[in-house]
This record gives sequence, structure tokens and C-alpha cells, in this order.
Amino acid sequence: VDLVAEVLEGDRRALAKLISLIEDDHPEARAALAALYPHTGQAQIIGITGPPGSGKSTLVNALAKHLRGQSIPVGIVAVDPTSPLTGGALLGDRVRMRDLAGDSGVFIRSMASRGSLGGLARATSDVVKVLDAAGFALVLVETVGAGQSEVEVAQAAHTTVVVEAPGMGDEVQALKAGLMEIADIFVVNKADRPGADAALRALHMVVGRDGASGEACAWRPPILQTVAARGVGVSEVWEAIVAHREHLRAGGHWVEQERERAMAELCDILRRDLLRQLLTRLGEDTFQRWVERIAAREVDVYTAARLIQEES
Ligand SMILES: Nc1nc2c(ncn2[C@@H]2O[C@H](COP(=O)(O)OP(=O)(O)O)[C@@H](O)[C@H]2O)c(=O)[nH]1
Ligand SMILES: [Mg+2]
Repeated sequence: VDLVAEVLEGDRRALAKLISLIEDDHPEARAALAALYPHTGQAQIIGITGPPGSGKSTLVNALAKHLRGQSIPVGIVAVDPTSPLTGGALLGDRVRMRDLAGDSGVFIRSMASRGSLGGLARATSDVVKVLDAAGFALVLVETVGAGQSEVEVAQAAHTTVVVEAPGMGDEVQALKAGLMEIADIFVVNKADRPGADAALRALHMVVGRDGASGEACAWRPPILQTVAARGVGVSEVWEAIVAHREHLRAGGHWVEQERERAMAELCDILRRDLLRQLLTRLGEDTFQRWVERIAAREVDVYTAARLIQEES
């Protein structure tokens, strides 16, 4: 059976199987990704990020339903770097997304961290490529607001949506977490809750100030309100996503982003592969001895790195 051919046809079993191979960093995954790569580049990748509980999963769900109303195929990747596979958040997402189940135009995958955060970002980016090749025109990637992970999502996405909710001191949090820089679209969800206006005002102040100093043709992130739980404001979010895509295409930013992404991914994989090769040559024991010596202040880390490279 040709796994790649089945994936290209959107076969769900094949998709699930290949994603598992990717998560296990199986050699077969790399071969399949190589064969799929010429078929990628069609999808718009949307990162959805923000603090836990702000309503990201609910918004993703509502957006997916909205898009299915327009017959647009949607892939959803829920990344949770904090909770284990049995975690409540992922379980909740599964229950919430049940109403999308049975629709062959929707594919939902939850990914929990098994190894390092870097490994998770790598695997996620590969899974997005698989969904892209399989014909999902829109791929939504949800990540919990945990600092580094947002930046990595933004790097892998064409459009980053930052979801806030009132009453969490989010204005301040957003600034702290560096979310302001990566947001292409702001959403204040739970607009039915008190404090939504204050959250909106705070965001307007910050975005307005940034916009004033920017270039004339620069994208100014729109600030939208939603009640995702009731589907209110979701079509406006979709319109903003489409507008951002058009902005990227018109300004040549789309191609520029692709290049930046290629560079980041290539460096990431080379770093990983070269380190692995070096460690194989050096041997785990020798490597551990170097670590001990550095920790014991017998040698500094730069000298150790130089000597290791000279010796191996
Ligand atoms: N009042 C209100 N509650 C919402 C809204 N959207 C989501 N919620 C609730 O907020 C909680 C967290 O939502 P969830 O989507 O899991 O947040 P996430 O952690 O950001 O993915 C859930 O209990 C949702 O039902 C909304 O627009 N209004
Ligand atoms: Mg969630």
C-alpha cells in the first residue's frame, strides 16, 4: 500500500498513520514528507494562540463550522505542550469538537508533548505539511499560551490570531508574553462577559500606538470581539483572515514568509542532524564526561565545544 498516495487522496487512516510516524520520528516519515512536499504550499496556516481558558478551542470549533458551511476543507491541530496525553484540556477539546466528527472535510489531531518543546514544534510543522498536501485549504493550529510556543507557532503560520478574554489582566499579559509582536489579528472573546470593553480599549491603545510609527502599507492588526460559544463574530474573524491573506499575497510577504520559514526549518533540522551525528561519533559516555567537567568548573563551555569538535 502506498501511504503517500492514500494521504494525497485524504484517506483518514493513512493521515493518522503518517502523523503517528512523524510523532515517533520514524525514518519512513521523512521519506513520506519528501514525497508529499511538492504537493504542499496550497493551504493557509492559521495559528490560534492566547492564554488558557480564553476560548481558543471554542473559536477554532466555531471557525471550522463556519468554513464547513462554505465547503472549505479544514485541518485542525491542537498542540498542548503542558498537559500529558490524558490531560483534561485535550479530552475537553475532543468532546467539544465532536459535532465536527463524521465530516470528511474536517480532520482534527491533538498533539501532546512526548519529548522537548522543540521536538513538538518540529512535529507540528510536519503535520501541517501533511494536511496541506492532503488538500485541507485551511489549517488551524491551536497552542496554549506558554511563551516560546507562540513564537514558534507564529513562525510556522501565515496568520496568527491572538485570543484574549476579559477579566484576566490580559492586556498586561499579552504585552509580557510578547504576543503583541506576533499577532496579525486580535480577538477579545467572551464579549458577553463584563470587562470586554476595557480589554478592547487597552488593546486599541497599544495597537494604535504601534501603528502610528509603522509604514503606510503595513498591516495593522484588527481587534475583533467574539462570543465564540454562540458563534457571534466568527464570520468577522474569517473575513479578517481572508484580508490578511490578501495583504500577504499583494505585498509579496507570502513569498518572503515562505523563505523565512524554509530558512528556520533548514537550520533547525541541520542543527538536530549535525548534533546527532557528532554525539554518535563522540559516544554518550564521553559526552557525559564533558558535561561533568563543565559543571565541575574544570573547563568552560566554549572550550569544551571547541575541543569536542576537534576531537571527533
Ligand atoms: N461566556 C463565554 N464563555 C466562553 C466563550 N467561549 C468559550 N467559553 C468557555 O470558556 C471555557 C474555555 O474555553 P476553551 O475554548 O476551552 O478555551 P482555551 O483553553 O483557550 O482553548 C469553556 O468553558 C468555554 O465554554 C464565550 O464566548 N463566552
Ligand atoms: Mg484549548
